[in-house]
Amino acid sequence: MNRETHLRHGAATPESQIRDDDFDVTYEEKAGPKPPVRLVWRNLILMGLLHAGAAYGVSLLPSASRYTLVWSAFCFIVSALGVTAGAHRLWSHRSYKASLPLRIFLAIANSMAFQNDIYEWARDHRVHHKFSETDADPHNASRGFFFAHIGWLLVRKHPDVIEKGSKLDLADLKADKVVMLQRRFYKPSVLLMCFFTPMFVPWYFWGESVWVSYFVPALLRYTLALNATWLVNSAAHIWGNRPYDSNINPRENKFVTFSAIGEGFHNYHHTFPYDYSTSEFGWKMNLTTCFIDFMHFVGLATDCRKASREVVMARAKRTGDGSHRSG
Ligand code: ST9
Ligand code: ZN
Ligand code: ZN
Repeated sequence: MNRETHLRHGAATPESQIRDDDFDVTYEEKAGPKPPVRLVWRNLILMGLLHAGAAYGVSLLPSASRYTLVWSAFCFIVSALGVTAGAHRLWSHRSYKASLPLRIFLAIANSMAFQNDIYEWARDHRVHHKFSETDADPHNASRGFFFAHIGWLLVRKHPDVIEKGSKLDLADLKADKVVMLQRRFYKPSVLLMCFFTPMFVPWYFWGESVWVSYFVPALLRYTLALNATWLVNSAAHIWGNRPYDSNINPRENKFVTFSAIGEGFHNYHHTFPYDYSTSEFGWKMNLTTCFIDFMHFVGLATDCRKASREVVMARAKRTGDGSHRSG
């Protein structure tokens, strides 16, 4: 695949060009019957309880103070950035470089999102790009909306996910001390960042009840951020236009773009996975790109890689579905 890019804010270095997020056309699913689906009851029960708790959190919204609502939105955005700017654009795709303070912030924000540690998230995500919509894709959308959304977290993985995933080059993740430290202290960091801090702040600083503080900024915010993320795997692999490559399933989906702070330009993203902005439209509906650009402005992010306009236009013309608009 053509990796012709230009760097928006710096010079390219070969080691930053990971290739394990490119689609592998040589992989073929094994013939014969599929392995049986094995439910993981623990996850089923925990996810059921989490969503019941979140629904109860919705019923508490009218009794929450305005400060608590603003705090919940703030926690949503911080945890979302830990996934979008952190686990996704930085660590899975190496689409830009981040200084140590920024990586520390993103790792802490990532623990607030509680979506598996960065190492595991990036490994599963690289295998998703490389083997999209096949047995080796952890959230294979050809198994339907429910499987791609949440079902994949409720069953044992297809053996091909593990087989193919174990062949990926993850040396860059292993060499990143921040990633490995977050992995080592993942459980306590999640307890602190995903549950304790969101709950403690409203109770301590403006006297919100512990009950509301637990169910709204902690449980409800966490559940909404999870579902916003999962929509990228489900809705954005099923509904929307394919302006850049009509041969693949990922789509441009405005609702997902909005709820996942800029991650719904998914046809673009699977076509140009190295682009730090995951879109050709800059800040438009893309809070994550605003954040990375600001980090670049203050000197904490460098080497933001961008697909050149010529490459994007040529690709849209060659493989797009004809819906490409350049504005
Ligand atoms: C969550 C993750 O929600 C969400 C990720 C979403 C990704 C979205 C991407 C979209 C683009 C970006 C958009 C961002 C938008 C953000 C917007 C924010 C508003 N390769 O896993 P096990 C090995 S998490 C190589 O137990 P099972 C593994 O190392 C939610 N190896 O598999 C282990 O080896 P060893 C909270 C692999 O038993 C062994 O296999 N968390 C790979 O099949 C067994 O691993 C949960 O709900 C691989 N790819 O269980 C828990 N995978 O034994 C989720 C595995 O040697 N997880 N291995 O250590 C689980 O409980 C389990 O993983 C399971 C599968 C039940 C799902
Ligand atoms: Zn990606
Ligand atoms: Zn995808």
